[in-house]
Amino acid sequence: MNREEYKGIVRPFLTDRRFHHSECVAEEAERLAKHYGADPEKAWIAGMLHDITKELSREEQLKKINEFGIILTDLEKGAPKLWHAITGAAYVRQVLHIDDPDIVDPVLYHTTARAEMTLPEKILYMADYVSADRTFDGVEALRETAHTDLDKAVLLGCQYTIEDLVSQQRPIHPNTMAGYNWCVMKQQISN
Ligand code: DGI
Ligand code: FE
Ligand code: FE
Repeated sequence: MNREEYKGIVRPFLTDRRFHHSECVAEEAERLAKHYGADPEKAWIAGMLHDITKELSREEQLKKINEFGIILTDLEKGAPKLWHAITGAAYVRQVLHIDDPDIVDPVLYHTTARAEMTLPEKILYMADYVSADRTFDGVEALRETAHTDLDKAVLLGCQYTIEDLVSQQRPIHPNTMAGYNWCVMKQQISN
């Protein structure tokens, strides 16, 4: 499939704003992949697809979860924001028949991160954090860090996500915790 075909698949799922976000993430992922020696085409594809199911309603998400044979943990049941990464990865694999772990796994872990992240997973996680459409305080510094020290940027991403979740007393997914701990321990070893 070429890029226009991927865009054509994603476009009907998303509002203009979210589609624009996906284009920005795809472009940022491609840039990071070129910089860090990952496959730029796969990084772009993962970026374009990563939020494909993000705007499905709660009911449509639950229907997909059923159809795809996904079993949610209790924590996941209570955190609907996490569903789109899980249903998105299942859609990529089961409907688009893309089995490449360099595309499926970054989509699956783009919201939570996890321990032992691969280079393509780190790239999509950071591309989603610092894509051109993001405007939060400090985004420019984090974008810079993503291009100079990817591991440090992923750690900061995990840290900000957890701080934000704690401040709202929302549950922290085990993969989010594991991603943070893994980044911290790697940093300790390298210092
Ligand atoms: O889909 P995007 O908006 O582009 O970004 P995303 O896929 O990173 O989703 C961000 C949302 O996911 C944000 O509202 C926080 C939420 N989130 C991330 N990790 C966790 C989480 N929510 C819970 N409850 N637990 C987590 O560990
Ligand atoms: Fe997302
Ligand atoms: Fe996103």
